[in-house]
Amino acid sequence: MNPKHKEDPGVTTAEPKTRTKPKLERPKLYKVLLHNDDYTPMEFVVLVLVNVFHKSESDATSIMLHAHTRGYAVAGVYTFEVAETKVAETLKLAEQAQFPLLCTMEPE
Ligand code: TYC
Repeated sequence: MNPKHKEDPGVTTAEPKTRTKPKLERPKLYKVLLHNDDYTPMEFVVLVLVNVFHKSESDATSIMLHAHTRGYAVAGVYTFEVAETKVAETLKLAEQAQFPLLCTMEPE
């Protein structure tokens, strides 16, 4: 076939068969919640927030007071495995200290 023919440019480019949308999906995030109870000392909750959740003393105190007055507070928002680890670390510290502090996670 003559490549200069009107309907035959002689050069073809391969088009992808399926459209490839760049995939940069955000990871699903999880809130880690600290629940209020009547027995865990406020100082212990602050200690957990500082040491497990890397909060400043001042932020830790605010979060603890929020849980104390409202029933629960968000200690932080993380990817699944990080959230799971923080819940486990918190529950372990509470168990070791024999306080009933409850820590859970839920999808954001
Ligand atoms: N309510 C507890 C007390 O008065 C303190 C506390 C705060 C416990 C927050 C748990 O998530 C909590 N000692």
